[in-house]
Amino acid sequence: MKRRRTVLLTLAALLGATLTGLPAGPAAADEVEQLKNGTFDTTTAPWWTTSNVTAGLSDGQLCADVPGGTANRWDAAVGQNDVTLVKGESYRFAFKVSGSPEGHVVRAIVGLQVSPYDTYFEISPQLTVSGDTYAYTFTSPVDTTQAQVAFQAGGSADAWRMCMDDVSLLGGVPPEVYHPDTGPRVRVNQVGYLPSGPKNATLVTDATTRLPWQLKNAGGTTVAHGWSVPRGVDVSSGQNVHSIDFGAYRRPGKGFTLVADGETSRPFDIGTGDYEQLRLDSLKYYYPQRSGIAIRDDLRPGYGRPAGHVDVPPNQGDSNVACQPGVCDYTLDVTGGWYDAGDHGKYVVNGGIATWELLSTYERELLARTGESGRLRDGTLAVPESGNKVPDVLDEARWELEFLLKMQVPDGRPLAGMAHHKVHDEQWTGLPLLPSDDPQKRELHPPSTQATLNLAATAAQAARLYRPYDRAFAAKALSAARKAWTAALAHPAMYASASDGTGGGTYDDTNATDEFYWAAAELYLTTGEQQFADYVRTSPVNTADIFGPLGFDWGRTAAAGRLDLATVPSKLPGRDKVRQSVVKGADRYLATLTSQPYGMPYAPDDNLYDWGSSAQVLNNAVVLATAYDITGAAKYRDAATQSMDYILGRNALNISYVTGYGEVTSHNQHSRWYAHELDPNLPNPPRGTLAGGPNSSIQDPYAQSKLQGCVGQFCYIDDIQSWSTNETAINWNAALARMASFVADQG
Ligand code: 9MR
Repeated sequence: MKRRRTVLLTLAALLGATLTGLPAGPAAADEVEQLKNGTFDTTTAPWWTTSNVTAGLSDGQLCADVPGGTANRWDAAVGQNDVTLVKGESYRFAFKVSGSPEGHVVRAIVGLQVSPYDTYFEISPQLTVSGDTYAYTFTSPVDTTQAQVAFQAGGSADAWRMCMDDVSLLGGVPPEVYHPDTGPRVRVNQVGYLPSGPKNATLVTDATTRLPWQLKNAGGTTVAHGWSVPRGVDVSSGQNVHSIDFGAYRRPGKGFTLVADGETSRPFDIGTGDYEQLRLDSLKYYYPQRSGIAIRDDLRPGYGRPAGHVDVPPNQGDSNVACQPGVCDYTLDVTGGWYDAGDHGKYVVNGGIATWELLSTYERELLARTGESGRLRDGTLAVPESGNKVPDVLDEARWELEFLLKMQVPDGRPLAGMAHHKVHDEQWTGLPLLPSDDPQKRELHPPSTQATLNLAATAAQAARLYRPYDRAFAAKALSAARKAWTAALAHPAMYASASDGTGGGTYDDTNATDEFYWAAAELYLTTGEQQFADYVRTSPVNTADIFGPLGFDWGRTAAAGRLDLATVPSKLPGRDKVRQSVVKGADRYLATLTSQPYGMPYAPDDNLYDWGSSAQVLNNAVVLATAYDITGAAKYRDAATQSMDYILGRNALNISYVTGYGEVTSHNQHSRWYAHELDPNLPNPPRGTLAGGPNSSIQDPYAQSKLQGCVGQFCYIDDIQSWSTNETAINWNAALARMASFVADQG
């Protein structure tokens, strides 16, 4: 079909530039078509097909007969190679496509035609028989002459026919200006406020003087009113805002709204029930992250799937995994554990902090004044082990602990006692991809000091917590922890390489002093032995100022040791000082929260939101919560509780970062198997899944194409392609579980 495309688009681009008030892009005048023969007027050349697809001309379109019975999208495809892309240039990718019978999915990509087959843009529409026109703008993250445009149509059980026309990749277009839909300007915790807890909201407005507000119940009756407090321009969002405090109202109920400046907030509850549920859902997240076991649909309706990375083809399996070439000459059974995130990798460092935070969620219930361990008892999480008389959270954490133990180098091998840093695919895989469909070779990566100390710390912590339920496992864990500790002392600076990032994340870190401190702390708390007390007390980390703006995380683990030394009973000399240091850290986060018009304990330097900022906000809140557990002072409890407001909707985007909790929530997190956005037959992430959240560095091309120049809180997009702002991860959900559990306990 012939078109007048170029002229029309240039006009649209110029109009767009004027309407948005932005300068026209430098290349606006010369938009250039990058594809050859996207109109199929007389031939299908130079388009190729995989050998199982037959394509030909039909009514001026390319029509392809796609076989049934292939596994992956890319197993049956039509494409064009040798396309040139220029780094930083924006492209408009447009096509018309139909599919018969109705409802098949095609994955349209622009990516690299050679290994490692990076994808720069992808979209997977579900096709109609009559066909639709699709158009997207993205920005190329690379310079290449080896890009490919492909329509991947495999993965269907039955055969079908796909027809396409007017395929275009137009270079030199202005980058798309993305305007998130942020809904009403009154920003609240869309889930709920505790009846006796703080109740705060943020109003986005041009007004510079105070405005009246009304709290309305579900029937629309005003039940409280007051005045907003102008806060000026908020650095984290760039917005002029007011704050609203309606904490004096304490009556429980559902469906409240807050009205101010002519806007009505999204509805919310006043009550405790939502947090009881969130405590469980955030923990139930882990079972369908498990590797090496089939996920039962009766336990997680809609989430059942075959076991991943057991040795069933096309999986190459995790039961006999060799190292990367030259790294070791043995194989290990490293089945089990949790998949780290949206990828199929398993990493000891991130597994370590995630396991610690789940175990600490449980341990707090045993120790804190508002804790109640029965809340996490056997039978609470609907896991396969429910009914075994062991608290379900311990069953879940054990699934990962057993994997961490398997990552330890066996006796008699070089570096015995050290832990391999990670196991993952040799090459990155595309999306969607069920764990059981991953065809890649798995590889063990070299041991690292940090992985070894993550193992030492969590296995030592496990030894004290599992002892009442399984003495043999507790003893096994403690002996592995001791062995790891000794090995780490002998190899104190074996760091994972920052360039070992093909097929999986690097989790590189060149400072192990915090991991040494954390492991020594856990070993001391479990054994009471002098050697570990001495290590803790002479470590500079014991008195260092560790409660910085970005808080603690997989690479900054000193706080894990410090918080446990402050709360788990011991005879550590100087323990009071350790406790005071946590309270001092909490004072800093309290000051941050008070200064933030959106009320979160997070204000990164230069307003640079970090990768996984949602979890960093929550971990800073954990320090506040721990200060409450230490002192009993209400200001820390209230600040910790208030931190949840930001996560659940009181933010610049008016979104709850927890799937299923709030009116508008993240639900397209980057995941190879919760890939509903790419394949309607797959589910969204389960309720209670936390999104990584705003990340100023926007490392993924999709975020780069939408969010260039974003301010702090705006550096987020709920799209499956945005792996740097919208992934799910085991360490992040652990922070959510820890805080949800704390808040539930305050009811
Ligand atoms: O959470 C990690 C973040 O702190 C790092 O900056 C980033 C880049 O190394 O990696 C993040 O972790 C990802 C890991 O490397 C691979 N699995 C998914 C993790 C979450 O995005």
